[in-house]
Amino acid sequence: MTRNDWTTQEILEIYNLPLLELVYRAASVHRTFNNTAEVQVCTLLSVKTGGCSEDCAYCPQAARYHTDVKVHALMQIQEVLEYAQKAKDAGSTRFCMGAAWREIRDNRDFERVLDMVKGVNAMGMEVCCTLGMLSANQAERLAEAGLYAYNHNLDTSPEYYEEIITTRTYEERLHTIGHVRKAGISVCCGGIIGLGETHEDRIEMLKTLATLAEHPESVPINALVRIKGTPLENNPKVDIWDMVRMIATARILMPRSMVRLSAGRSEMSVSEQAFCFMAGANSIFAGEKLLTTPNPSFEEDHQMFEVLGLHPMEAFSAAKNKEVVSIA
Ligand code: SAM
Ligand code: DTB
Ligand code: SF4
Repeated sequence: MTRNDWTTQEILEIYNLPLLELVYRAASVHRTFNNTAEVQVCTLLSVKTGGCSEDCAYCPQAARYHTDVKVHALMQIQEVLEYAQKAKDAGSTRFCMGAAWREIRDNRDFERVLDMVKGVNAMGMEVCCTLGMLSANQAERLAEAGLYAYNHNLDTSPEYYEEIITTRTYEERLHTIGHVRKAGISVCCGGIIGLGETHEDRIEMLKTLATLAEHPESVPINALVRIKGTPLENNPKVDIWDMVRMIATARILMPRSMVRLSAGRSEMSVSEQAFCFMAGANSIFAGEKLLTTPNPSFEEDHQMFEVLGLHPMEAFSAAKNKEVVSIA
């Protein structure tokens, strides 16, 4: 039913279809595999902000670039749980905690994050983290604490990667994703467009994702948020039709995955976002902020859902749907 043997040529042909034909095909796949009225609402919180040692050229949190981000040490558990409760009250069913770390270290900060995971899990939300690279053992400890999903992006193609990040390799990223998968944690893995990559790079990134032994359960597609002080600050704004093309192609290649319309929404109109949902996006990040940059408010998103006839997906329903399909 889902394929893991996509070739570059096949993906190229899909990606280059006339736009409306591509959207029509993606929408048809989406209707066959998913409930198109449901959108997963995932709230992000930056629990440790800025001061990161890495050189990711897009990132406001890299210590080496002079951006407006204020460094903040790891938050206290109680404060994080209060944010999670607020997100839950606003209809969010997944809570994702992000840390500007190169990798997880086995120290007291990690112990505190494990307690945060336990606390959010006890509230009945899907808990997600994005904490940089991790080892097999750290993935197991997160799983034991009740972590539902882990976000670690490929960001771009293997070929273009070195133009964007030099302080860790593509291979290392794939290892982290492997550890997450092996620990039984749901994999959230996608990338960014607007980094200066070619269409071929986008296709190669999608190919890497769609030919993993198991597709990531969720695939965030981010439009670059251009940050003053980073090397990519003057890149051109991502064209909405490029975003639609990426989402539609991801939907066709990975029909059961949650395709997430991620960074960049605050620069998109409701009509533009509607096109992305039509093309198969079924997940968003909610809340006033992504990690450090603006995002539409809960209220604006609520209104958009009303207009488009969408509603937030219940917690753990993606896993339930998968079970139903596999029993059938
Ligand atoms: N430090 C961890 C890591 O790199 O895995 C976790 C946090 S990091 C900010 C998570 C992801 O956010 C990155 O992999 C990248 O895909 C995305 N991201 C960061 N800055 C962005 C930007 N300016 N525009 C779009 N996406 C961005
Ligand atoms: C993902 O793919 N996008 C989110 C999340 N995973 C962690 C992050 C987007 C960050 C955008 C820039 C910022 O707000 O700092
Ligand atoms: Fe650090 Fe993650 Fe930003 Fe890279 S993307 S600089 S690892 S916080």
